[in-house]
This record gives sequence, C-alpha cells and structure tokens, in this order.
Amino acid sequence: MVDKYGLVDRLTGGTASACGTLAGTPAGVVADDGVTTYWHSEDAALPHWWKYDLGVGKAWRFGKLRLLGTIAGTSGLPYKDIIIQGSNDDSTFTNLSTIQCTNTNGWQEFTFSNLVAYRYLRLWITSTYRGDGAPQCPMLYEAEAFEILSPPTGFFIFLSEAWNRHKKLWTPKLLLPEDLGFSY
Ligand SMILES: [Ca+2]
Repeated sequence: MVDKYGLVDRLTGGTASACGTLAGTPAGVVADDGVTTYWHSEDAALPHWWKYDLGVGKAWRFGKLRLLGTIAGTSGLPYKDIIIQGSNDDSTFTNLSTIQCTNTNGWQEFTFSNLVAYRYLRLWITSTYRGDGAPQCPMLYEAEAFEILSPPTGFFIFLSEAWNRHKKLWTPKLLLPEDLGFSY
C-alpha cells in the first residue's frame, strides 16, 4: 500500500519556538512561508532544536516533512542529521524518524510511518554541514509538515485478516475428487 499525505502544510496558526536564537532570526520565521527568512540557533554546542505547537486541542498524524535551507554563506547546508519528534504534553517526545539531509540547496522531503496524532512537532538537530567555522549552529528557512491520509497500518492488517476469514467461511467450494481421498 502506498501512503498518501495531506496537501496542506499543517504548521500554521500555532506557535514556533527554539532552543535559542541569534538576534533577528526568530523561530517563527521557519513557518512564515518566507523563503528568505530563517532561524539561526544560538551559538552553543549541538544538539539544537526547533519546535512547533499547533495549539490547544489540535493534533495531526504527521507523516511527511519538508525542509528548506541554503548553503550560501555557510560553506555547507546548515543542518544534516535530524530526529523528528512528536509530543502531546510538551514534555515527553517520541522519536518518529531519524533523517539525514543531503548537502544541497533547496527543499528536501522526508516521509515516515506514524500512528499517533501529535500537537507538538520538534526537530532535534544533531549535526550540520556548515564549514564556515560555526558547524554547531543550524539555520533553517522553512519547515512544512503534512499528515498521513492512509489508514494506520495495524488497523489495515486487521481489516485484511477479517476479510480473508470471512471469505474462507462463506465462499462456496467445489468439492474435488482428491478432497475425498481419490487419487487417479
Ligand atoms: Ca521563512
């Protein structure tokens, strides 16, 4: 089964935050649809994180993430290894996927399986490709997240099995000679 994803970026209407920022590069601009505005972490050791809170009573079963970055001025994409995390209490975070971005300009897209709807989505950034003397500082221009539309895998398996048993029970059978022990 091929998973399908929503077409609307769900990182909207909520609140972005980050572990820290440099002046003029707030966390919110990662979800402002502006491709020239970016968040730059504080100058401290990795890992760094960027988080989006959808708001009270809101949650999506995220399964696709798109990230926009640029190499210009940093001698390498300013992020590399990232753990995508979800939470519903802003305290306990579940790792949804560990991704490694390629060292290229532009949008990169990642999909992952996930059975749970989450209010909080966090990007836990553990490394960057920066080669300009600040490899410890990720920068991110845009992030977009989309929900999985396909049924959860476990439920789908259950349905398939139930249908197979139903068919076995009710499909009329042709009785063959070998079923009665004849061989010829
Ligand atoms: Ca932006």
